[in-house]
Amino acid sequence: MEVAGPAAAALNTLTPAQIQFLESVPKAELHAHLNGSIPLPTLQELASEYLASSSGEGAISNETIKQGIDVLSKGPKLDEIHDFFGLFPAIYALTSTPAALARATRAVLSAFLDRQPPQCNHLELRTTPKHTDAMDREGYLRTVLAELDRYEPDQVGLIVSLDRKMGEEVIKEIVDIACALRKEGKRVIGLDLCGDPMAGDMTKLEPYFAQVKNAGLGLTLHIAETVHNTPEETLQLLSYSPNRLGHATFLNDEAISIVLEKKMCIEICLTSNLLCKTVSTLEVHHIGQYLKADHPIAICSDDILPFKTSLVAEYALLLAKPPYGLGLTEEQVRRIGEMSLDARFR
Ligand code: 6MZ
Repeated sequence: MEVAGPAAAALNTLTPAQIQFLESVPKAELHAHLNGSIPLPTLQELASEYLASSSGEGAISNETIKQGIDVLSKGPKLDEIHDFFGLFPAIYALTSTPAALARATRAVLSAFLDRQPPQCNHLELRTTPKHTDAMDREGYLRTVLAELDRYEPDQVGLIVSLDRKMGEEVIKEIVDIACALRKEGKRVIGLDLCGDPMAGDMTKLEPYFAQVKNAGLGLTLHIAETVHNTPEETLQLLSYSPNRLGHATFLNDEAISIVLEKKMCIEICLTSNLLCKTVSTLEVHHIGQYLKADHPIAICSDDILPFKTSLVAEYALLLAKPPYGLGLTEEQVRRIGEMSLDARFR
């Protein structure tokens, strides 16, 4: 995977021995969105095959797809986080059949796990099940799970994502499917809440989250990702007792004290936050307060496709000296890797 932007700048300051150290640190990737993690060459192949066979009369025009792939190839310029979500319709058009979804999933798993050394020792991949002309939501999840089955059970698990825009009926359908697949012995290990941080009503989710926890799944919620998320919403989401939190960038003092007391692991995505401009510099990133408190965190890549990063490159942002990185010691970096492994869902 081509690495550009802040993570590439950090990597460039490191010696080969330091990079080797980062590659060898035991670590888990706990926050990677499938459709945001497709290696660019795979997406380009899917696009050219799609465009060669499509009449252009689908819901997304061929022109929109071409433009979308062009933007992703060059590296999108994001003025704010909402620009980010506009990248996905073109990607979704390309992963809307079981065959294309399987190929995309296989390429994502390979990018994280197949190289020597692998990007991580353990991967929790997450995805939002979609209902397309060619598959229903259960079919979507079974297609992804079949690809996970090619790896050892302790190497990879699936987190099922709910999108904040979903209505209650779809949420119920997905939660029922996730629990049933788990009961069947499939590698469904958790539930996530993601999507446009300003969309949806977060007040009616309690019974669904209780259901997944009873089924033995872990719960991770994207929370307070933008400055516009209200403290009321954040406290509501915390009241569902998630095990882990995605981003958690704008927590007030009350929320922070709950998070610290309940030891909820924070999934930290440094490049994502910098490029979406929810955090202005590494120096002021909220990772600082958790490092000081020795609170559980996991360094994660979020979406390596648009953000042009990799998990090892995200770790480079820890080790590189300021202003390229946080200037942590190898000892501290090793400890952070351990924390990510400790926060895995089982
Ligand atoms: C919130 C995000 C996200 O599920 O189709 N997603 N949601 N914040 C983020 N931070 C930048 N990055 C990705 O993967 C893509 C979907 O994941 C969510 C969005 O809903 C996006 O459409 P899947 O595999």
